[in-house]
Amino acid sequence: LTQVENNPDLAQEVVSNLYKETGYAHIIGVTGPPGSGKSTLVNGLALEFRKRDQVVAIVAVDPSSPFTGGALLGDRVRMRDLAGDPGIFIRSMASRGSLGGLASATGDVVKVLDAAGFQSILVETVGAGQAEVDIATAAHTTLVIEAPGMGDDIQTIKAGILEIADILIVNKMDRPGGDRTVKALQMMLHMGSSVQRVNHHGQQMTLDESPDTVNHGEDAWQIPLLETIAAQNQGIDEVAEKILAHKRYLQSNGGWLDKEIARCRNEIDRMLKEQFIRKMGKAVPIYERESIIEAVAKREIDPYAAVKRLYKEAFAN
Ligand SMILES: Nc1nc2c(ncn2[C@@H]2O[C@H](COP(=O)(O)OP(=O)(O)OP(=O)(O)O)[C@@H](O)[C@H]2O)c(=O)[nH]1
Ligand SMILES: [Mg+2]
Repeated sequence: LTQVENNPDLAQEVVSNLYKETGYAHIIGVTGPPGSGKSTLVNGLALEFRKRDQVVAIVAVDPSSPFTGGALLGDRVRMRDLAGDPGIFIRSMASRGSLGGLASATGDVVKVLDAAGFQSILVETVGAGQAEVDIATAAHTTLVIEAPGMGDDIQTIKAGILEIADILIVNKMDRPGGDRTVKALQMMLHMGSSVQRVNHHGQQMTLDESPDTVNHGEDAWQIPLLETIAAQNQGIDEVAEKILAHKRYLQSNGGWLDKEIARCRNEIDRMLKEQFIRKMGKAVPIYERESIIEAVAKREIDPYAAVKRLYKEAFAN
């Protein structure tokens, strides 16, 4: 895993060799604002899956409070619940350790774990822009964790979470304001339900008809809103059950393949960009690239002309 993470060329070789053995794991993305309780919830979920006799892997991407070496005593205590269980594997990944891009490195690490036979792979990412969208596309089931006091009204709850969430969770329900956060999210879900999401060969499309004219169909997934107190292990069982229900839902209606197609499309697009940039980086010396960039800044050439030149040079040999 360390080599896959740090060496893009080796990662390519490894993934090519084991790709046929992948595709069995249920990949579960867990995202949300910093400190909302993602790691705590993921710990609890891992234990729930263990109770159901699964082998579980946890991948924490760029954690601000890493799984290992957490400063808080509570975190250490929870870690001890997992440590020593050979059915749970935990991996923390920091962005500095991945030359080929964090998203690619994460995808490759997940593939190795999938091939190794882990049935559930929980991937924690802090909710921030593109990383969030990447992980949602990389996962079969995406959990968005909110907590009270991080924006109790609808405007401050991050726009777009309904696009990526399969399951919404309000954690820290022991804190004041929990009910208000739940209400705000319920309202958001209600408004969102008038815009139906449909999957067409893995492409997310929306139908903008009013709810009355749209046949929602009994097989449309309703995003559940669950309440938890992860630190007291309350409500985790229900979250685990919903995750398994979502997996059964995907497997019963072709949604699993749709998710795979969407993931592969996103992954291949991203890899094409990364590979081109790496190839260009090898072909064009950095000082030359910088002088081209400077020329664009000084309006000596336009950005299209710059890209055309770099493209040509990258593929010159
Ligand atoms: N009161 C309360 N505290 C909680 C709950 N769940 C987690 N915490 C605490 O909140 C703090 C942050 O929890 P984490 O699980 O590290 O949150 P996170 O979202 O993984 O944080 P980052 O990875 O840093 O973004 C820790 O001190 C937890 O013990 C909860 O349900 N109630
Ligand atoms: Mg965390």
